[in-house]
Amino acid sequence: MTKRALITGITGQDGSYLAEFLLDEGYEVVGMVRRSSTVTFERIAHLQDRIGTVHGDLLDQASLIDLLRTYRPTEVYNLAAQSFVQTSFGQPVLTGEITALGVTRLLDAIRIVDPDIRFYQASSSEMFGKVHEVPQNEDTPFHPRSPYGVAKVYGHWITVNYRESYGLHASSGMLFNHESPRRGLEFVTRKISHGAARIKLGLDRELRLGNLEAHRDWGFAGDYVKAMWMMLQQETPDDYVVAAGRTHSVREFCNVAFGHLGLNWEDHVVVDEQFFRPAEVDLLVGDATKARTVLGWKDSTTFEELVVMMVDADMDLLSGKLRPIS
Ligand code: NAP
Ligand code: F7E
Repeated sequence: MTKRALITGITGQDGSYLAEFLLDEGYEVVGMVRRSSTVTFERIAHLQDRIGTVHGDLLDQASLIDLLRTYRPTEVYNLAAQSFVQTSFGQPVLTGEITALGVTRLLDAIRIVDPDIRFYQASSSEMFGKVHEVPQNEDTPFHPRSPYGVAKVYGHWITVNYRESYGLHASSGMLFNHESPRRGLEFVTRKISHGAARIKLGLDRELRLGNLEAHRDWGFAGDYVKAMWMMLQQETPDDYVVAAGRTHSVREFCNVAFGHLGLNWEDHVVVDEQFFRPAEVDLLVGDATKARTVLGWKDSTTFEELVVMMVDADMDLLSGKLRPIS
């Protein structure tokens, strides 16, 4: 039987890595993209002759039903979301429509068109928020700290609900922060790697950041998308934490990134109140024992390797040594 995967959010960081991985596994890959006035295919440009794209939007139920009927995927990976926490404070309703209700629209489309489709929901460590225990695992209570985190809790529970109500093979991956050279420029890791490279090349003098004390469990996105696929290969759907199991502060990230370029981060980083959040998630560190033992998932990248990979890629990008995405 042809293995055909539909990826929502294929133009995003994870979508591009997952598409590469599934193509290597022999899948036909179709990506759902939304209409925009400019092309947003930068991350998948190198895959364009190997994947299909179809227009649709998590805000538009009919488009989801239509594309499932047309493409008949065997697996659906729901990676689309308004995924930036800071934006969710300014646009809480839009975030809820896409990141929360969008999951129901897609699950219901699956229930109507083909309940045998296997479904992956991109849940988040932001659901743990103001953490009730350290480290966080599948049983840790949720306490989200942003409209984004709240929307993800809804997305998680509606996934569990469709599994329990309709018997769908629906799994939720509670992924901790994962980064790469393809990370959006607004997220702190890429902001630092790009900012440090600009300073090294004389394009900027300072980098303005918010809370340097926040701690995150950062891993490499290329490793994390494999866990998504592994969840859908299990006989039984379930929920898994996926994390590196180590935590570092934003300050430490700056130290390694600037240090790699022979710079002292304290000479360049300026703390700016505009990047602080109304409520912060202070400390995240995940316990991925279940994913490691049940799925056999493992990661391959240390914190230092991740930072250096991102800084080197931004140096190449900014100095004109454009490399094809790999
Ligand atoms: P990302 O780079 O921000 O990509 C988000 C994707 O969603 C983009 O392709 C975007 O399309 C699409 N999208 C946004 N609104 C949409 C809508 N209304 N209809 C259809 N598509 C829409 O995010 P990411 O880092 O790859 O993360 C992938 C998923 O994992 C997201 O759900 C995120 O919340 C979740 N997650 C991420 C992390 C992490 O550390 N990266 C951790 C846990 C969970 P455009 O290109 O058109 O904007
Ligand atoms: O912030 C602090 C900020 O925006 C990380 C998304 O993929 O991961 C991501 O959410 C930390 C926060 O990611 C700046 O306050 C300091 O404590 O890179 P971020 P995030 O909020 O952790 C989770 C798992 C997801 O699910 C999300 O989709 O860094 N911070 N100064 C800053 N953050 C930003 N963006 N910009 C700063 O200047």
